[in-house]
Amino acid sequence: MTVPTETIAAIATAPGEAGIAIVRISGPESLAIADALFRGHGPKPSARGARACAYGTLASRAGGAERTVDEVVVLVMRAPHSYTREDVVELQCHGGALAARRILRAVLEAGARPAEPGEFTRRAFLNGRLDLLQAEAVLDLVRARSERAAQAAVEQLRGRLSDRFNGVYDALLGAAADLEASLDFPDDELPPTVMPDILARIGHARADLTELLRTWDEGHLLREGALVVISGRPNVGKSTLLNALLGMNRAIVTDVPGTTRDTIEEIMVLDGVPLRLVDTAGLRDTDCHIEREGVNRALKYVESADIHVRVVDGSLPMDQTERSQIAGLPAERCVIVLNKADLGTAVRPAEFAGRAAVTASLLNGEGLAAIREAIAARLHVSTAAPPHAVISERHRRAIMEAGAQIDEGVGLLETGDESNIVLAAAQVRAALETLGAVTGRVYHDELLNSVFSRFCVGK
Ligand SMILES: Nc1nc2c(ncn2[C@@H]2O[C@H](COP(=O)(O)OP(=O)(O)OP(=O)(O)O)[C@@H](O)[C@H]2O)c(=O)[nH]1
Ligand SMILES: [Mg+2]
Repeated sequence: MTVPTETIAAIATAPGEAGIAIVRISGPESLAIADALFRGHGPKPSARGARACAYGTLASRAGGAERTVDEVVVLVMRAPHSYTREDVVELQCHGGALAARRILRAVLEAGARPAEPGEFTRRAFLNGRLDLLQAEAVLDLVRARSERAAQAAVEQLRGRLSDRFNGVYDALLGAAADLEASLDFPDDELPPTVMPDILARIGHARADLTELLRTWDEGHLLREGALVVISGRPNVGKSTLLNALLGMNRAIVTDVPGTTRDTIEEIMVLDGVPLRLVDTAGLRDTDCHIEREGVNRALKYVESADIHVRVVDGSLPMDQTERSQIAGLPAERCVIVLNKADLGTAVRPAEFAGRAAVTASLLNGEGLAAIREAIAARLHVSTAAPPHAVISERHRRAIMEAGAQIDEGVGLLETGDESNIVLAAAQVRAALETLGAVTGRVYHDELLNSVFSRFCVGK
């Protein structure tokens, strides 16, 4: 694959009102474009040093007469000391809706083409500055919604996850090479220690992969956020709980059962873990088709919840239907809130053996801290330990596939039949191919497209 040589440009900052905005240019023509557009004292941008910075204005000659587009600060970063390892010019201009767009237009008229989503990072990858795991970490960092998620992304960006994958890859590569070399020995002359040694090394690599799989739970929580669904009968205080957890009056609270009809989803952070907190319509049979749709939506969310928060009016005796509904929720991922304790306590936490049950009076904010703690405890993230590099869904699938290929290979070797060695080696090679696609040692356009299309333009 040839490394692209077109010069690309994009606005690198978010749209909207802001102090400054940045237009980024990368590629062989970057400096020539900067020279053509920049007006300032002293040498042209291309005649300045490796990491130069200059103040001036940016001119456009579109439509004939030259006019000033904006004041700018030009940053010059010469290959290979730049994000993409190409010549990069960044133009800092005033923020706001238009300044950066006008500058980008002038840059495109001067010969650059608009960058595609993630194209700068894609070039950083193709030019060997980042591996694919690190490139993905850039996106995780941009998207991080909590301190802990950001820290995990930084660990990955610094290569922690790459090191672990590379360790497994190298071990398997050595084993595959030795397997293939063993084929050169004449029958019966293979030293007896060779095969057990190879099997042991493959076994270690396999165990490392299993270990990595365990980081998926936390990775999933940090990247996507844990889906925490508040459910229960009408009027028990679900919306009151949502508002209390968010610390704002997000949902309408009234004493009319059936107040909440649609699902209400908000993001919040609990102990460094992002949560998608969802308030739902009260669960009951109803003739109103609008409310029925709300109940259906509620049930859909309940199905896919990571954590269930089931709110109950604890001042009234609980009927059998509600008891059996609660019994149907997974104990280790469920928090029961016995609300309205100010009106009486007909239901007690002790009745829910093996489950987290909290008595609360949410009207007064009582029990809120205990509810937070109970939710956090069920996220299974040790917030005391710093986040380690955690795998994503793409990595998980590759590990499962590589694991199956390795198991297949090991199974063949364990038959002790020498005619199976070739097949076993092929399986280990296949596993290498699968793992290589995780770090990007092995890649194809489709893989890169699927990774980088998730990025924003300008990154
Ligand atoms: N006494 C008392 N009333 C409460 C408490 N928590 C909530 N309420 C009241 O109960 C009523 C229903 O509260 P909501 O939060 O709207 O209940 P909900 O479960 O969202 O109800 P639906 O949306 O209709 O399903 C409101 O009048 C609240 O003020 C509490 O701890 N004690
Ligand atoms: Mg409600």
